[in-house]
Amino acid sequence: MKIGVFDSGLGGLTVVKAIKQSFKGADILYIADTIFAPYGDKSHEDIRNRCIKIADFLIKVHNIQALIVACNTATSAAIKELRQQYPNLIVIGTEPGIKPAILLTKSLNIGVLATTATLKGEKYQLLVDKFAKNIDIKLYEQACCGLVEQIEKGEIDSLKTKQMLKNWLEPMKKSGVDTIVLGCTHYPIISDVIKSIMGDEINLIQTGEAIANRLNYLCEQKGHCKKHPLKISIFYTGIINKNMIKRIFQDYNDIEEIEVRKCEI
Ligand code: DGN
Repeated sequence: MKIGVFDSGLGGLTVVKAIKQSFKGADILYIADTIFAPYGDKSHEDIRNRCIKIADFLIKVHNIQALIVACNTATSAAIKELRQQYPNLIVIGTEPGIKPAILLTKSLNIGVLATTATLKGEKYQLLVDKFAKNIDIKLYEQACCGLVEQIEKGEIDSLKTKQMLKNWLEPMKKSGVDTIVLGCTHYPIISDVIKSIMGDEINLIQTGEAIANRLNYLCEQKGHCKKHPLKISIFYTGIINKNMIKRIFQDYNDIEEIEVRKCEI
């Protein structure tokens, strides 16, 4: 089986990592669309057109059976059209984990970190209306402008990145936030920095595991074979920081199984 996964850059690899942990028996083709990055401040229409181009490449050139939009921003802009365009394909999107955060918070104060496009999107509003309306929960939403770029550069614990995070997180800490939704797939890469500001006890909600479970479920339903070991190929469209790929997969000693190369889309 072949699974296509994409994001504007390295962030979706946090989802690939979760799939690698639980899903045996597929080849993963990952597109880091760095030439078009960041998606966060582009219009929904531009993001949607780009997503369709990437999906076409994965379907027509690589014959994938499942597509994972490992990007909250792209999901918010394009998931509906992708599902309409490819009705026979398994299409899974990524959305901020508001529901698990509500189940976990004790203080009833939840922080949501995401890109501007995700927070402004209709999909996010629907999610909030569905799970957080008419209950005693306060959401502290923060658009983290520039954070994806810092992560792409590999500036995980630089002074600038820490300062940006402090400016956003310290007010949340003062307001008693005990749970933070990582509403962008890049942000799990900086979990340790977030914990260093909020304290180790902070609950961080990411979505990789939920996506891997959904993929397992849908593949079983469709009877897709799960026999051969998982292989990962990472294609990038612009430039990529290869040290960051090693850092994201650092717990694995089989990193050499991951092929990294440039492609044009
Ligand atoms: N990883 C993307 C997301 O989850 O929204 C980042 C989008 C971007 O390029 N800013």
